[in-house]
Amino acid sequence: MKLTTIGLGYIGLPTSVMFAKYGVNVVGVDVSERVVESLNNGKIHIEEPGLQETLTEVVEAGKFSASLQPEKADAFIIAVPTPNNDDEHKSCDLTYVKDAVKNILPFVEKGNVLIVESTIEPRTMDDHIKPLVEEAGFIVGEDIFLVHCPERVLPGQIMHELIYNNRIVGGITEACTEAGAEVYETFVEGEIIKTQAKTAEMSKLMENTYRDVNIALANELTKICDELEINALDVIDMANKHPRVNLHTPGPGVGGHCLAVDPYFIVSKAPETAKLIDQARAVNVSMPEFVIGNVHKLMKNVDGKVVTVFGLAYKGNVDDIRESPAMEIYETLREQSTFEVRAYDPHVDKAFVESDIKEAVKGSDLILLLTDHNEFKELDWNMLEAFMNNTQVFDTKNIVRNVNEEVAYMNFGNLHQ
Ligand code: SAJ
Repeated sequence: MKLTTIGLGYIGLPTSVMFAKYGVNVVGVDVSERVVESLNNGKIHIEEPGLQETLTEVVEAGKFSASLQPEKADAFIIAVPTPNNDDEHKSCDLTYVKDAVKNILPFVEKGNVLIVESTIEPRTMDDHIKPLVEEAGFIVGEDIFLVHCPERVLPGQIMHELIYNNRIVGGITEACTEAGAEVYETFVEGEIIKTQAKTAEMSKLMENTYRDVNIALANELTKICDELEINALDVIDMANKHPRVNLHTPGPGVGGHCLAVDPYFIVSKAPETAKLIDQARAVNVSMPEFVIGNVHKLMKNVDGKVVTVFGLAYKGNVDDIRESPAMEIYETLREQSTFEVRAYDPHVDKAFVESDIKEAVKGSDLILLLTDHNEFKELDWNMLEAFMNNTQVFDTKNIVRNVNEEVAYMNFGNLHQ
C-alpha cells in the first residue's frame, strides 16, 4: 500500500512513521520546508518518546519520506490543525482541513480512501468534506471512500497508544467504513469500531469534553473548599474511594490543543443546549486567575521580589506550550507584577526559559509549580532551599513530596491555612 499523509505534526508524524514501520510506503506532506528537510535528514522536530527511533528506522529503510507536495497513493490521511475561530462560541476553523482536501483532490483516483483524522465539529464530513469530493466529480462510497477516523492518542504515549488503543472508523457509507478499517488493520491491535462519520466525530469530541467537564468539577470544588476552609484534595481522595466516583485532579487550568479546544466545537453547534459543557470551559479558563490571585497573596506575605515558575508545558513530560495555562500565568504575572518572574522548564527550549535550576531559584521568594514533569517529582526540593530568599513552594499539581518543615509548602488543599 502507498499512503500520503497531510500534516506532519504531533499526530501526522507518528501516524506516518507507524504505517511506514509496518511496511507501507509513506509520503508525508507538510507546508514547512524546515520540517520536511529535518525529517528527510532523519531528525524529528517534536518531542515524543520512541518517535525518533522509529523515524530513523523508516527513513533508513526507505519507507518514509517527507515532501512539500502530495503524491498519488492508495490512501490519504489528513492530520492538520483545527483551531477555534475567533467568534462568539469559538467554532471549529475548518480552513486547513478543507485546503488539505482541495490540495490532494488532483492526486486522488477512483478506488482511493480519503481519511480525516483531524478533530472536527459534528457533521463536518457530511456537510463540508463530502460536497468537496463530489464537486471534483467522484461518487462517495463508489469511487472514493470517505472516512473520519479521529486521533485519540495521548501525547507522551503516542507510539504505544497508536497500536493498542481501539480505533473509531466512521464512514459516509458502509463501504467507506470497510475501506477505512482495512487501512488501520495494517498495525492497530485494538478493536476497530465501525460506525458513521457523524457518530465518530461526536464520540471523539465527547471523550475530551467528558474529561474537561470532570476536571472543571474538581477545579470548582477547589474554589468552593478554599472559601469554606476545607482541604479539597482530601475531599477528592475520599470521594474517589467510592466505587463509582472518579473525580479528576484540579490544576492551574486545562491546556493543550485538545481539551481546551474541542468542547467549543460542540457548544458552537448547539449553543442553546450545550450549557453545562460551556460552563465547564468557563470554570477551567478561570483557573489561571485563581492561581495568580494566590501568588500575589503569598508574595505580599513575605514582601517578595522574585517568583520562579516551574513548568510551562501544558502537562507533564511534554514540550508543548500550546494553550498552556502555565504560559498564560507566566505571561500575566510578568505583565502585571512588580516582582521579577523567571521560568524554568527542562522540556521547553526557549530563550526566556532558564536552563540552570539553581540560577532559576537564586534569591527567589516563591517557586510556583505549574506542570507535573517527572523531573519535578524526583527533585531534591530541600537542596533548592539554600539558594532561595524565602522558601515558599506553591504546588498547583500536588506532586511535591518530602519538603522539610522550614519550607512553606502550599497546594490546592491547604491554601486557606
Ligand atoms: N488535566 C487536569 N486534571 C486532570 C487531567 C488533566 O487539570 O485530572 C489537564 C492537564 O494538565 C492538561 C489538560 O488537562 O493541561 C489536558 O491533558 P490530558 O492529559 O487530559 O489530555 P491531552 O490533551 O494531552 O490528550 C487528550 C486525550 N483525551 C482523553 O484522554 C479523553 C487524548 O487521548 C486525545 O487523543 C487528545 O486529547 C486529543 O488529541 O484529542
